[in-house]
Amino acid sequence: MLRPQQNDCREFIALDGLWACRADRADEGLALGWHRGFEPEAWVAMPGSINEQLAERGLRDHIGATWLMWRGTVPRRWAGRRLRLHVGSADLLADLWLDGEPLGHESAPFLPFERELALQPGAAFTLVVRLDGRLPADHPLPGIEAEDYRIERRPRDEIFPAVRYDFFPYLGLHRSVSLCAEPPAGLREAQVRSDYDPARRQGRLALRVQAGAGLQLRASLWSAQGEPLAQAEQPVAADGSVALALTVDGVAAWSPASPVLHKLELALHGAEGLVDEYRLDVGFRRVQVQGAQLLLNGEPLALRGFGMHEDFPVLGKGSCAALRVKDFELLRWLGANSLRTSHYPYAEETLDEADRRGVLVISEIASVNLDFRRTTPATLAAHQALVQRQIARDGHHACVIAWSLTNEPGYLAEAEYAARAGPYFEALFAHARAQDSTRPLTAANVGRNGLDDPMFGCCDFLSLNRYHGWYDMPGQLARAAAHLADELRTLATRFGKPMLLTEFGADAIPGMHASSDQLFTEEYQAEFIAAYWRVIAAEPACIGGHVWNFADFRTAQHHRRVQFNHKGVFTRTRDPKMAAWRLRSLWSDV
Ligand code: GCB
Repeated sequence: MLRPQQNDCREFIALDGLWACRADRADEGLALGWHRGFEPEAWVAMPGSINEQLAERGLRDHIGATWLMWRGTVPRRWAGRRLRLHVGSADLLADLWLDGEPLGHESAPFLPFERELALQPGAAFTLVVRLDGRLPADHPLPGIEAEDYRIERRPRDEIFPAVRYDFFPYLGLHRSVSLCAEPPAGLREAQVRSDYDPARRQGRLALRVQAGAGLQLRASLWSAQGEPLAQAEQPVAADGSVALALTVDGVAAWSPASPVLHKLELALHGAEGLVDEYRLDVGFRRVQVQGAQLLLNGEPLALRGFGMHEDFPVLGKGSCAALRVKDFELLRWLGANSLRTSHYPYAEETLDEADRRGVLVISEIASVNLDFRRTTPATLAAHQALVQRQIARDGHHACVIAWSLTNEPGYLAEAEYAARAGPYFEALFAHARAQDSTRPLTAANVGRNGLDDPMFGCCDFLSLNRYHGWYDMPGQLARAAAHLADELRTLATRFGKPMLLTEFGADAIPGMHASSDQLFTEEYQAEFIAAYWRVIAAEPACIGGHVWNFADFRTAQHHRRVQFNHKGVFTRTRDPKMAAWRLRSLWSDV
């Protein structure tokens, strides 16, 4: 699937703006025919989250069915074009109808999907989307119902809305929806993998493209300054596929210090001339694991950064260009060089920004807290499909240095983990490697299953989420740091792989202070992070750390959360806490 693009051959209209909205509190919309159109209860701005904009209508905690509708007209000039609907993401689950006819169901949160539309030029149309946040319990991002807390022998129905994971389950079209007009026999898919050979200063691109059979594909590479670097041509085979390779000698590599991007132009020609074109930015770099090191272009990497969330007041998870620029500027201000897209794929524009700025990204699949009492063969199949779709969407980005396939599976330490997790991860990791052999794979471990987690064997580097000094050993930093150092040493000896501390952090309520080690104070958060950073720096197999979290973020209601998870080093509105200043000085000398 290609992201919408505006050029000589392609056009699109973004359906951004006000959508008619109606919450389906009694789950009766379908029976009442809302899929053909409905009386709005309110209007909501998309991209955005319904729960933020319509909180005062009682929808703050509503994750049940919610209907959205857009009425539009197809431009007459689009006669003879392929009409395509591209949805950046419809979260968490979505059903769609066009003029009352079903366009299918989507269950891949935070990933784009497309539908070919049979619409006449000049025709008015009604697009209806029914969103639902109630994920099934066997989804890779598992849902939960309040009743399950009892089955899990938790003391009470304790989280509202009921979720398994620690971020708010916002409902919304969080990224743009686009109506696209494209050449009928044009480009459908372009998979790009880049490589860089540091010894020969040689860049290589491998392309796999889908397009109209019998046409001629020409791939041209240009420097940012417009100098031609390489070109290759190949006819599209009868099955619509074509593979091409480009090699450039003496080319500048992509790295955080020098994020050089080149312009890749795909042009499709027929007897009548140009049929379609598509452009992508690409960078040449090689990511490798060697012993206990992670190498970029042959040089060891030290990662400094954050686990983040897409979350902001009013916007919820709605994509916002201004917020994106601000966040990258704050990363720069701190001296951070990397981030993990915890716990789902972020908007594609975030990866564009990271490509341009040389920020290294660990791209995480939307899978959190897999419970191996609930996983079924369908869970694995759906998980593999998420992996495939995310790699297909993001595989061309220079900034993506690794895929994280899941976050904290088995966090309830369920007995079934030991028996089922091994085969599950072997199949999952093998599937990911078949999609992309150029990047290391990892998954975030929470340590509930001891230091012999079957996941470790599959990971190219270990990702560790640790909260000693917070969830255990609260207020005892020296003890916590010593424990962490021992744990890291044991893992380094046992597995001989690089290790990244993908999460560590403490909640700080902005403005709360103390003169001794007290949870929730800004001082404790700053000291906690500094203590962990000393352990990270002292452990040779540790390739760095990602503080949890970049900014405070909304969670479901729970007695452990004061509206937000306050582990941000910035407030939710991006004011620095003491910890941000501390990190800035820790990271300023590198
Ligand atoms: C974790 C999770 C993350 C939570 C964090 C916390 O281990 O991966 O989603 O938000 O802990 O603050 O509890």
